[in-house]
Amino acid sequence: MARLSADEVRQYESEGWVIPQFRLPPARVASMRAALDALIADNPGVRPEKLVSAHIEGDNGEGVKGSAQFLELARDPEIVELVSGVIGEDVILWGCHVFCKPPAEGFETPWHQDGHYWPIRPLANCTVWVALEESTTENGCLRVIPRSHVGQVLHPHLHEHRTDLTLNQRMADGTFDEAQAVDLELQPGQMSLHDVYMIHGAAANTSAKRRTGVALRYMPATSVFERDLRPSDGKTGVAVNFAQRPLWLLRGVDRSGRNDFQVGHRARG
Ligand SMILES: O=C(O)CCC(=O)C(=O)O
Repeated sequence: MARLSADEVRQYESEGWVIPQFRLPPARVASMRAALDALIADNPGVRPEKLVSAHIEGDNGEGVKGSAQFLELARDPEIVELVSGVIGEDVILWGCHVFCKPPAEGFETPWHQDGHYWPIRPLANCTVWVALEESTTENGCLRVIPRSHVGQVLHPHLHEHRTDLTLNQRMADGTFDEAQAVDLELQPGQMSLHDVYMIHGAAANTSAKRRTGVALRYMPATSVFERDLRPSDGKTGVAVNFAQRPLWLLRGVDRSGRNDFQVGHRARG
C-alpha cells in the first residue's frame, strides 16, 4: 500500500507540494493513456485542456462526455492512501480535471490559487496531479511557488477575457515573486500533490510533445461542498455545475454531517 513517508508529509506541509516516491506502474499508465485518447475522441468539441469532470461517465452535465476509467483512477486505493496522509482519514472525491496540452498550441495555465475556483468551506483540498506523459519545463509542466500556502491567504485575482487560457483567473501583479517558482518535472506515472492555497500555473505548450496531467481533487469530510456558492461569479473559464456535482466518500465518515452524496449520482447515457 502506498503511504507518504514522514519526510514527504513534512515536505507537503512546509512547501505546499510533494512528489511522492509512489508512481503508477507502466501498464496502468498505458491503459490510462488509451482512456485519454478515447476521452479526447469522445469530446471533439472540447479543448483538451478543459476536460472537466472526466470521471463522470457519459454526458456529465458539464459539457464533457466522461469515462469510468478516470473515476477508477480517482478511487484507486493507493492514491487515496497518499491523500489521507495529508488531509486525514475522512476523504471525499469531488472533482477530476484532465489538463491535456497538445503540442505546439497547448494553452497556458495562469498563476492562480485553486481556492478562488471552488465552493469548499472551510477551504481545504489536496490535488493529486497524475502525469500520463512526460511533463517537463519544455512542454509546460506544473510550476509552483513553494510555501505560498502558508498562512492560508487567498490573494487578489484578476479576470482575463481570453480564450487561449485553461482558466481565467490570474494572480494580480505584485502578489508573488515568480523568480521563486519551482518546475515540477514528472515522468509518466509520477504525480505531485498540492495544497489548495498554493500558487501555481503552467506555461503554454509550444513544444512538439503533448503534456497531460489528470488533476484529482479530494477534500476532507470536515469541510462542506457548498453547492449554492458560485466562486468568482462563475467567470473561471471552465463550465462547471457544482449544484449537480456528485461526491464520493472514499474513506471514513462525513464529519461535517452536511455533505450530500446522493446529488448527481444518476444513471448516465
Ligand atoms: O495542468 C495544468 O496546466 C494546471 C493544473 C492546475 O492548475 C491544477 O491542477 O490545479
